[in-house]
Formats: sequence, structure tokens, C-alpha cells
Amino acid sequence: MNLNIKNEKLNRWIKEVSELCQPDSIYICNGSKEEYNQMIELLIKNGGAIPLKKRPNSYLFRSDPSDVARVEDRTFISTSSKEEAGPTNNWLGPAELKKTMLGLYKGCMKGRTMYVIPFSMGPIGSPISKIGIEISDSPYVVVNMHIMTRVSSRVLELLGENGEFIPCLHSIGAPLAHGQKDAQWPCAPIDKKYISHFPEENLIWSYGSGYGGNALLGKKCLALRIASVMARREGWLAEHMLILRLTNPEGRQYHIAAAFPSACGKTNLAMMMPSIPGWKCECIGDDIAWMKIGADGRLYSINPENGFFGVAPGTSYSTNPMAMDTLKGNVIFTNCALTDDGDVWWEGMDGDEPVHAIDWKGRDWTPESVHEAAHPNARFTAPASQCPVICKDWEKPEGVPIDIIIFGGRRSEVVPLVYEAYNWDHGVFLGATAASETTAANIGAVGFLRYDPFAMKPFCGYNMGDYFQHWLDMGGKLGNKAPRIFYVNWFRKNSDGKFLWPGFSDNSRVLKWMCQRIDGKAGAQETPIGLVPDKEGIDLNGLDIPPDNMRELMMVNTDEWKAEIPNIEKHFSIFGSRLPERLKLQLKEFIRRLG
Ligand code: SAT
Ligand code: MN
Repeated sequence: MNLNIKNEKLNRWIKEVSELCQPDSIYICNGSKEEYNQMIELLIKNGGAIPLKKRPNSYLFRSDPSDVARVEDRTFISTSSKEEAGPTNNWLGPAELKKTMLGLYKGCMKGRTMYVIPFSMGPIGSPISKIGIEISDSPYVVVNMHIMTRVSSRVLELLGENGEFIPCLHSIGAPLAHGQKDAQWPCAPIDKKYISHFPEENLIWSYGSGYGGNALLGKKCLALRIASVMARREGWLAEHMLILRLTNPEGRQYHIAAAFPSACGKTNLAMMMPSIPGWKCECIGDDIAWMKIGADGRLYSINPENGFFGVAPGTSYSTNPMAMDTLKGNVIFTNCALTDDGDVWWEGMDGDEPVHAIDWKGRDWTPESVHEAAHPNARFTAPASQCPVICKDWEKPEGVPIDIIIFGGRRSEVVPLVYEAYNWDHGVFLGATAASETTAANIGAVGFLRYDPFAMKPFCGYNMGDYFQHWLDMGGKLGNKAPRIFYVNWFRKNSDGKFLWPGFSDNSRVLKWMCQRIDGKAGAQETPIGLVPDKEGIDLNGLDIPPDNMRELMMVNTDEWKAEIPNIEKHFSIFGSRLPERLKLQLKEFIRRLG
């Protein structure tokens, strides 16, 4: 086998994996357009790709109904001790997990091609970037990785003979017997799916799923779970955050990083069109931020990704026009509906519902159908460079200086539209106690409230108690150069179950208040939970919102917050001795402020 690869470690790994998985052939990806097109041709022939007449170079895929989202229950952090993975992660010891998975990997690529995908998270060659090599038997993964990461033969050149990379092994777990017809979306049953991380060796093993973060291993597995461990070791932050640049009418720029759980509107906020005159928003990233302290002592952030893997349902010209324009061509759609004229459709798209469509399961659909046409976690994969408001500095190797950090989630009750932390430690407390109603981004029940600290519950690769401490330590290093921390909730509802805040472009009003706080130009009122805007604080010019709504939105009900305390205490108790003293102190002070 001569693959013309100079890196010895990589050669050895490819040999090892091919002997284990026994593919029919091996293909080394180069990331070219021709390669993308060839792969798409193959997928049209054998892999269920449906070319869309209405969108150039765009394709629709339908996944197996059992393989439609991340599988948190089947995601493992495999460290030598359970304690290291911590109470928020599933743990299995490396020896046991590897034994099971080696059994599954044995012969798992029979009848298939093994693709070797060299990719960079972050611009190729940038000192902040990390190199990964994904081995996968899924051509769907190859084309998605082309969009979501920088796949290139230049990555192999950069590796040279001794360069380091993060090995990411992926198989859909569906070997083909000789002459066996392939499934449209081959994958393994749920109890055979494993999304495994071995942070002590910077190693990722994924088996049995072809969907999203389970299979595109540069994203959640590398850029969050493994990177969070590296970040702690090396003194930086790998976070589940969008990054945006906001420019005020005077031309002053503010950079904002915001953490919300999956499917809570990060993509919408990242490319928002402000409804307030003169303000401009540019997108730097919509899902992941790598943040390091720069030479000037400030926190600088890059987006390690190259594309958007966004939730389709609900995306429209009124909710996210810039995303809609990003999706005009060169897009992969997964689990959207197909219209009779050859376009995709999903619930919440502009215009009338189609009178007939094919739903995500391939069945006839009409507006009378009881089922959704698109799966609630249907996704688009689109190049970031196509976004009309992509910031010109989005690939700057040194990143952008972060002024504001936002935490939040989906809370229909209790939590007001916005409040500011009193200081860094209080901000870390807000991140650590962030709670959100669950969404379709994970397989499991939707709509129940869970603590999702820093929106990282499914993505932190080590003990989250230590992660809290790492955040506190970073505050110490940043000192008075630390970004200011805020908490938002766009999702508060009234007693009729209606959203109180219009959201989307009007969220710019909330961001404006934050910017003015930074500049010392907006007042705030002290409350037990933090600093809330003064009565006139949020610019409501041109917005038709009943005063009652605003009152309800901003309300801090002490009794409701007191009722949260036992839940916070229970949530904190799972971290035992790893819960930082400074967070215990924050909780004590919070209880004292509540009276
Ligand atoms: O993890 S995915 O990439 O499938 C999407 C998400 O949950 O944010
Ligand atoms: Mn995400």
C-alpha cells in the first residue's frame, strides 16, 4: 500500500484501521471541487442524494428515522478514572470501551470505501488551528466535511513527517456483503451507536451514526469535547458560542460571543439584521468559539469552522434573511421536505405551505397531514463564505477581541429578557446555572427543563466542576480586561403561552443596551439576580410592544427565583468536592440577595 503520505504516524494509523475495518478500497481526500462533485455523483447514484432543481449545486438527503440527531446517551468520555469525566458525562473505561468498539469495527467497512479526510479546524497553517484526520466510510460525511471544515491536501503537506494530528475514526457501522443492496441511509441500531472520546490520547472513535455531530467529527467531538480538554491544559477556552461583530452608528465595533444550547437560535443571532437604525451586525461564527488571551491581555476569539450546520425549520426571510441568502446554492439539506417543483421546504419557511410535498421520510405530505413535513432537527450545511454578512475578518488568525459574553437558554418562565452579571465570578455563576428547555437537536424528550451549564453539558470533555474552575481562573488572568457577562432569555411567554418578545432582528435592541453598558452610557437597576435595564434602558423606538409585555418580560419575581434555589443546590451537589469554592460563595450571596 503506497498512499504517498509522508507522516509515519498517519501511515501506521491508516494501515491499522484498514486491517481492522477491512474496506474494499482506500481513498485519500484532497478537498478539491472535482472531488466534491465526484462524491456527489456517487451519492446521487447510490446514496439517496436528490438534486434540487431550484437551487444550483444543492442536494437533499433523507436519513434513517432512527438517525436524526446527536445521541447524548450514546456519547462517552473515556478517561482512566470516572471522576475525570465528571458527573455530566457518560463514562466507560478505555479498556472496556475499546474492546467493545474494536469488536464492532472489525470488518465494518466491508463492501465500502474508506475515506481519509485531512482537515483543519481554523485556517490552514494558523497557529491557533488544529489538524484532524477523519477516517470514514461515508461519502455523505466527506461532502459535509468539505463544507464544515477546511479539507485539503495542504493539511497533509503541513503535517510533514512528524506533525501531530487528532485521529477521528468514523464508521456508519453497516458492512455490505457481496452483492448486497445498500440502504438509502445505512447506519447501526441505537444500542450499537457509540460516540467516544479518549481525551488522554486526543482520540475520537465514532460508530453507527451518519448524522451531524455524531459523524462530522471536526465539530462537537474535536472542536468542543477534545478541544475543551486541550484548552484547559493550555490555558484557553473552547466554547459552544456564536461570534458576531456589532457596529454602532458612530462606527465603534463590539465583538460578542454567546452560548446557547443547540437549536436555541445561535445561527439566527449570529447573522441578525438589526432593527435599530444605523447598527450593523456581521457574522464570524454560529456555533463554536476558540478563545485565547492575546498579547494585550484581552480575550481573542476565532471560529474554527468553515460552514454552518444550521436548523432548517423556522428559518425564513423574516427570522433570518441572511441565512436564507446563504442557502441559495451549494448547500446540502438533510431531512427537509421536497416540493413538487424540486425545492426544499420546511415548517416556518416564507410564503404559503405547498399543497403537496414529499416529507422527510419520503411519504406524500399535504397541509392536512398530521406529521411535520421536515424533521424538527432538519439541517442545512452551507459554506460560511456564502453568508452575505460574513465579517471580513472572520478568518483572521489572531481572532477578534471579545467585549461581551452572553449566556442563555430557552425559558418560558422566570428568567427576564436580559440582565448583567455583577462581576466575572457572578458571570461564571450565571453560566454554571444556565438552564434550558430541551430541543430536537438531541434524541430524547423535547421541552423539559435541564441545567445546561455554559450550553456545554453535551460538549465538555472533562469534569465540569473543573471546567467551572477553569473559567474562574481565566477571569483571574484577564483581570480588568475581561469581557462583561450578560444573561438573556428571548423565550419568556405570557400566561396564554405566547412569546412576550419578538426576538430575531429586535434582539439588536438588547445587544445595544449591552454595548451602552460597556461604554457607561446606560443605567441599570440592581436586583437579586443581577443588573437589569432601567425603564428607558432598552431602545424600543419603532417597536410596537405593549407596555404590559415589557413589564412581564423584565420582571424579577423573588418568589419564583427562591423556588429555583433547591434546584440549583441539587445541580451543584453533583459536582461534590470539584465544585469551586468561589461558586459556592456566589450561591450564598445570591440566596442572601433574595432575602
Ligand atoms: O451536534 S450537531 O452538529 O448535530 C448540532 C447541534 O446539536 O448543535
Ligand atoms: Mn451547536
